[in-house]
Amino acid sequence: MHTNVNALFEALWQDYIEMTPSAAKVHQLLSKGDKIINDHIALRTFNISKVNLDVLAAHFESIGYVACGDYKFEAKKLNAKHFEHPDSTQPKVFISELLVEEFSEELQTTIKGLIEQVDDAATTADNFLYSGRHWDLDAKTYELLLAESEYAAWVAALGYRANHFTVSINHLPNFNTIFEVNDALKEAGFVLNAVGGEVKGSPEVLLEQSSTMADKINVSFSDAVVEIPSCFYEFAIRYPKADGELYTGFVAASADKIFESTNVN
Ligand code: OOG
Ligand code: NI
Repeated sequence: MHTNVNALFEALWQDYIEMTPSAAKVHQLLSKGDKIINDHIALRTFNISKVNLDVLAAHFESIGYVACGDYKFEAKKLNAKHFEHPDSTQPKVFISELLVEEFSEELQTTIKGLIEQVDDAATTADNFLYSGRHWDLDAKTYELLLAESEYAAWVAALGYRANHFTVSINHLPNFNTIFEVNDALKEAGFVLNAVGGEVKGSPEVLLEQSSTMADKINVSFSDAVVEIPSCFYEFAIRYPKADGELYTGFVAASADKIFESTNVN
């Protein structure tokens, strides 16, 4: 496991920009050369004990992160938690896990077969959170998973890595609202996730979010190379609570729609 927060996020970022060719362009468009503060990143996994949410979380807990909120997504059959670092300038972390036992026998057998191929020692290695796929997968199996769960197919194809970074709009000197950010992105030709509207949340729930639709990249399966959705970029603006401090949690109704940024269509 990493012992240094900055080194871990730098490694996650390098992997992320390789998976997300548009990220560097978005970064440039919004930062205009200034430093970007990340609101949060997110990771996905299956709830099988070898690789579950707690296994991913341990990598963050060992460098000081603390679990702060629990979220449930009944329709997508997911649980999630978010983690915060005592240094509030460090990104928050949102980790979700698929409730494998709630799916078909076929999906369960497939996913268990993938996870059996993961070496136990790999899950505590420094690089686990950006180590990608640890199993063989053919294109037909990817398609079968996709028919049941976009999330299952995404994790099966791409494995362990940040599925998005999130720009903190509060810290962008050149933008004041999420609408200004979205307009700049659309003008530059980026496609936003429009599920439930481009802006998820509101000042009333103390968090507004938007995201690009994931880039599509060529992924090598055991029998073919297929172009599939990889990772996306998110934008978030937070509002103060009654005590004057910015809200630091997530909003399940909004998160439910952000998950769809990696949908195939
Ligand atoms: C996480 C989706 C939720 C947020 O900010 O609400 C999320 C995911 O797509 O894995 O990132
Ligand atoms: Ni997010």
